[in-house]
Amino acid sequence: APETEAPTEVPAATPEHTRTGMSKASLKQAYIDNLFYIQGRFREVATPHDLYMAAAFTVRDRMLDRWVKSAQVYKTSHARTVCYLSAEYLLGPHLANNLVNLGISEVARRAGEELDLDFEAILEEEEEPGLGNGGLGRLAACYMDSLATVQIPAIGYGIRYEFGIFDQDIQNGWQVERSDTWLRNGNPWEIPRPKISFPVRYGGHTEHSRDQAGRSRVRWVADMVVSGVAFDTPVLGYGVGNVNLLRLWKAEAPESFDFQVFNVGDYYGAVHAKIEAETISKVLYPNDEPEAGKELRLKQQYFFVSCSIQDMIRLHLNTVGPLETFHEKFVAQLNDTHPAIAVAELMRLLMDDHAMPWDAAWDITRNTFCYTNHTLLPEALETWSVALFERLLPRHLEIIYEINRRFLDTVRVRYLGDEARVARMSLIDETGGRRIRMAHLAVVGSRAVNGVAALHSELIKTTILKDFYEMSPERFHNVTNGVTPRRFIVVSNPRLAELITEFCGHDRWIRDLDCLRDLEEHAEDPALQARWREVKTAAKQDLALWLSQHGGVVLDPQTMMFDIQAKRMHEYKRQHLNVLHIIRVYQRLKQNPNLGMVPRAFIFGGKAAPGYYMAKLMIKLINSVAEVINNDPQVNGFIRVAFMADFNVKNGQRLYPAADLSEQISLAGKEASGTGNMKFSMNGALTVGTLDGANIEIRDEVGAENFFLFGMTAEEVRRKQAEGYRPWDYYHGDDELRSDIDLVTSGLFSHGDTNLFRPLADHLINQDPFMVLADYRAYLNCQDRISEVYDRPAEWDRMSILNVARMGKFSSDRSIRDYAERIWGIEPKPIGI
Ligand code: Z16
Repeated sequence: APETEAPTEVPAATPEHTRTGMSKASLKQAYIDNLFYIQGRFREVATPHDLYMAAAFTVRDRMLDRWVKSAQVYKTSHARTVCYLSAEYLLGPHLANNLVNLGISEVARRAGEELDLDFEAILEEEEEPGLGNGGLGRLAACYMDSLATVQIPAIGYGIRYEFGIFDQDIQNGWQVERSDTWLRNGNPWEIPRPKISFPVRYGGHTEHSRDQAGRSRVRWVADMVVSGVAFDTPVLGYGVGNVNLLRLWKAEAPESFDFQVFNVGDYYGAVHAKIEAETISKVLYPNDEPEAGKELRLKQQYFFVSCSIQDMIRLHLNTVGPLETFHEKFVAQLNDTHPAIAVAELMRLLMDDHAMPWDAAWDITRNTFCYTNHTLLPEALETWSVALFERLLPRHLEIIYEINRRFLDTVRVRYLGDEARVARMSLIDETGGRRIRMAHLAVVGSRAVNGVAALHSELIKTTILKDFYEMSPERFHNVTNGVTPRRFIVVSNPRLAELITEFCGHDRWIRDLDCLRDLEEHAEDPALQARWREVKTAAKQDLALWLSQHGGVVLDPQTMMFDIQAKRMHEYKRQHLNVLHIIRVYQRLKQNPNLGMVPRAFIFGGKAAPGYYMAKLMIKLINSVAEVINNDPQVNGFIRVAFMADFNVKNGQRLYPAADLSEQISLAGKEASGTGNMKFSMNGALTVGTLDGANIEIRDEVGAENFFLFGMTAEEVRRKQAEGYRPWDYYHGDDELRSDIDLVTSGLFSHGDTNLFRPLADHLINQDPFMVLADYRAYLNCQDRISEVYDRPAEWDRMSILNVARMGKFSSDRSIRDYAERIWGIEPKPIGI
C-alpha cells in the first residue's frame, strides 16, 4: 500500500511547544534541544556547521506543522493541483527565506543574540542547492514560492542532482570549474521518502498482441531498470498556512535488482549496473541555452518525468479514483521541452498499464499538459536522434510516431496539398539524420502554449511555432515572468524593505507588490531621497567590503556608480559590448587624464558553460581588462573593474541591492524574458537596456523617461539580417570602435600576446552574429547620457524611487495568478495559520 504523505496526528500547536512555538523563549529552547538531540553537541564544541544545522531544524520543525495541515486539506478537499515539471530548480539558501515566510526573522534574530550566536555567520554557513543553470531554474524556484504564497495547491517535480551547477573559480583570469558537493554535510531541508519509489525502465523491445476482447495491447520488455526515490522539501508561502511540496527524485539501483535476475553470477557486472543506475541523477548538465544532446541527459529527463507521472497517477487513484478524471485533478506545466517526454509517458501508462483506448488517453493527455517555451534561439531547440530514442525508449518512439501520424493527418486535411507545411510541422525532422523535435511534441501534446514575455510570446507566433499558431491561435498565450519579492527584496535588501514598509504599510506590499505605488508621490521628496541614497550606499559598502575580501578589488562606494552585469556568459547577452564601453572610457581617460567624469565601478558576474569557448574567452577578457585598469593609477581613481567569481543565488543577493545601473543589453529578439532585469530594478537600479524580452514591459511600467534605452528593435534586427549584415563596415566606419577592438588584440591586456583575444575580435569583425558592432555607437551615447544624469543626484534618486514604485507587475505572484486564472483554471485553497 502506498505510504501516506504525512502522519495524520498533528501535535497541538501550543505557543511554547519546542517544535512549533514562535516565541523567543521557545525558539531558544528549541535551538538548544536541536543542537543537542540532532547534532549531538553542546555549545562549547559545536562547529559553525552544527550551529547552522540546529537553526535549520528549528525552522523546519515550524514548517512541518503547516505542511501536514496543508496536505490534509488538499487531500480531503480533492483540490485541483498544478504539477510543475522542471529539470531545474535553482533554489538558493533556504534558511533566511523560510524565516521571512514564517514571519519570525526578527524574533529569531533576538533569540540568537541572547544565545550569543552570530546570526549572519549561521546564514553564511548554508550551502545553496544550485540545481539549475540560470533563469529557467531560478524561475521555477520563484514560482514555487509564489504558488505557496498565493495558496495554489502545487507539487514541484524535478531531479535531486547530487552535483548541482559547478562552482566557479577564477585562476589567472580564466574560469575553472569545481564540482558542487552541496550534499556533503547533509541537507536538513529534505525528507527522504524511501517508500515513495517507482521503477523507471530503459531499452529493450516491445511486444504487440491482442487481449480477449480483441483490443491491441503492447508490452514493453526493457533491459534496464532503475528506481526513483522521492526526497521532499517543504515550500512555505509568505504569511500563510499553505506549504507545498517540492519532490525531487534520486536514482538508485532497485532493491529487487539481484544477481539472479539480471547478471547471473556476474558480481562485477551487477555492481557496475548499480553504479550505472545511480549515475542518472548524479550531475546537472551545465549548459544553459544550447542543448548538449547527450544520452545521459535524455535518461535524466525520462527518469524524472516517469517517476512524476507515476506518482501523479498513484495520488489520483488514492484520492479521486478512476483515471478518466485525471486532467480534472491535475494540470502539468512543462518548463521548457526538458520534460516533454511526459506526453508520451502519460499515453503509455494510460494505455499499456491501465488499458485505456488511444482516443480516451489522448483526450486526457491533451487536457493535462501546458507548455512554456523559454527561447527563440534555434540552436537551443531540443531535438533527439531517432536512433537514440529507439535504443533507449522504444515504446515511446512508437507512441510518438502514432501521435505524429494522427496529427499530420489533421494538418493534411486542413491544408490540402501543402506537403512542405506537413514536413515543417512533423514531430520528426527528416532533413539530415532523423530527429525528434521536442518542442513540436510539447505543443501537440498540450492544451496551452506560452512564452515568457510579451515580445517573446509574439515572436514565437511568427518564427519557431508559426505553423502551429496559424492552425490553433487560441492555444497561444503570454505569461510574463516575475520574481519573488520575498527573496529578492526582503531577504537580500532588508534596509530597503524597512524603508518601503514605512511608506507602503507594514508588510502589505510583500504580499501585494502593487502597493509599492504608494512610494510614487514621495519620489521628489528630498527627505525620502536622502534616506533612499543612504540605503543604496550602505548596500554598496557591503558589496565593496565583500569584494575586497574575496578577490581583492577595491571599489569606492561613496563616489563610484556601481554598474553591474550579472547573468550567464553568452554572446547573445553581449558582455563584450559592455567591455568595449569600458575600453572606450579607459582610452578617453588616457587621452585626457583631467576628464571630469563620473567614477564608475564596472562589476560582472556569470558562469560560462564549460564547453563554450567564446564565453570563457569573454571571462578572460574581462579579467584581463580589469588587471590593466585596476593597476593603472592614472585611471583607477575613476574606473575599476571587478569580476565576482561564482555568481549564484547567494552572491546575486549581494549584487542586486548594490547596483546603481543594471546592464540588460542583449540583442533585441534574443533574450526570451530575462529576470535579473527585474531583480535589479526592484532594488532601485536604473536599467540600460535594449527593447528585448521583459525590458520592454519594464520600460512600459516605469516610464520611458526612467529607463535608458538604446539599440535596434527586434524588427530592425530582422531587417538588417535579411539585407545582409556586414560588421566589417562598422569596424571601418567608426574610428573609436576600430581603436577599441584593436586595443583588445594589441597585447595590452595580454602581456604582449596578440593572439589570445584574436578569435574574439575576428569573430566580431567578420561574423558578429549578435550585432555588437551595429549597436556599439548607440550604446556609448546612451552611457554618456547615463553619466550626466548620475551627476544630478536628485534626478537619479527620483528615477530610482519610481523604478521601485512601479515594479509591482514583476512579482512572480502576479505571474502565478496569470497562470492559475488564464491557463490552469485553478482556484486558491487558503489555509490559515
Ligand atoms: C534558460 O535559463 C532560459 C532559456 C532556455 O532555453 C534555457 C535555459 Cl537553461 C532562460 C532565458 O534565457 C531567459 O530569457 C528567461 O528569462 C528564463 O529562461 C526564464 O524564462
